[in-house]
Amino acid sequence: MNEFNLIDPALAPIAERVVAGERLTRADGVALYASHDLLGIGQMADFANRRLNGDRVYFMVNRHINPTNICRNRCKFCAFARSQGEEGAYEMTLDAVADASREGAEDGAYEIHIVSGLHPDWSYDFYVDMVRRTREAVPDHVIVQAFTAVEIEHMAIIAGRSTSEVLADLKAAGLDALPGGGAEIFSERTRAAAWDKKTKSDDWLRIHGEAHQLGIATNATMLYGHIETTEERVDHLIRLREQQDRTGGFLAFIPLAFHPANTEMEDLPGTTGFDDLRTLAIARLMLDNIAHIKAFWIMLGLKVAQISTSFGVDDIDGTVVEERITHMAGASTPEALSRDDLLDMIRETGHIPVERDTLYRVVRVYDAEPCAPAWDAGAVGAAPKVGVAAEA
Ligand code: V47
Repeated sequence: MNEFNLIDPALAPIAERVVAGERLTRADGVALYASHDLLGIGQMADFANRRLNGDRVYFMVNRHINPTNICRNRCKFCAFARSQGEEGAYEMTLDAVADASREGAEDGAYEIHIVSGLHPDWSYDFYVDMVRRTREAVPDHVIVQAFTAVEIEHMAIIAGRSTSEVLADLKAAGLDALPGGGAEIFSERTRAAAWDKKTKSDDWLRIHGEAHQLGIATNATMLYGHIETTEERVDHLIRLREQQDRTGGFLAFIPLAFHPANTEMEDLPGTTGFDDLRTLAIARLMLDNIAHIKAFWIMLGLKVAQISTSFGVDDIDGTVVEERITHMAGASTPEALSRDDLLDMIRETGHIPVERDTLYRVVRVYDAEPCAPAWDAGAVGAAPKVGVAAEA
């Protein structure tokens, strides 16, 4: 029948499609979420992942910078945002952002990752200068990955320009990639309930498509474990898959586990280990055209992130160094890990640790390499349809 030890017979037809390399349907995604056979789902996701990435698990040395938490949106799920003058509000100068970037590069970072609140007083030129100053502060090989689609839309509004023009200006100033934040869940119902001022789903997807057309690689996220249904999660994955079919520039998908503390939704319980692992695995199975599934250890915890490498995950993100968004919402993880910490985590699982940059260009393969991956993410636009190209 198939090579998996399935407890839930409802998974058998899905398993056959996974082995055949066929695209899973919305009904398959819903059925996966309805199943309690976590190990069965995990085995299928591990199979799908090994077909794409072999025995490799990627990590990177990176530096996150959150230049301000002052934000005019104040979404209900966010513990990070403050209003001007409120206790705990902060804003960095361009000098401070450039210094942090320089320090990150001196510590070996291959990525400077910048995400902020929507500051009501920052000008368009300030944002463009932030990219320029960051670019100037780091060597050429360091990738500047900055601003979610929500920030890009905000800049377009304050500049009276189109989002595509904003992306072109930022690219000219030195922007290489966009992070995947701000997507939340592509459901109007949840948006109206918890982030009504934020970028609409169609616009988030359009902005990422525009970035891809300009040769700016991007990531994609999904904030899960709050008021969304599992059907809404599956719809989110399918909309990302459709966008990837159109423009092909998503490098990685990162499910973000909701942290309720200090938010307006703090009566919610947060996610469980079961939900985290099945969500990562189902993402691997549904997103046949996005090469990498990333476990962001900051939000998942180190233990779940490590185990997830047997559940379809091929990337455990990076050293990070400074993280405020999740820690202000109650994360108990450290803010930083060393390269050796990440290497130890990966080695213990029997995978090959591969240090990468944002674009999945290999910096260094550690240890032996018994199994070559079917595909390495290349330039945006050149990304093959990985679900089709893969071989067992
Ligand atoms: O956009 C906000 C989310 C995102 C909470 O692209 C929360 O490589 C959980 O996007 N609980 C920012 N999540 C982080 C992000 C990210 C992280 C790591 C890697 C990449 C990448 C992107 O964090 C926000 C929002 O969706 N968020 N509040 C919260 N209470």
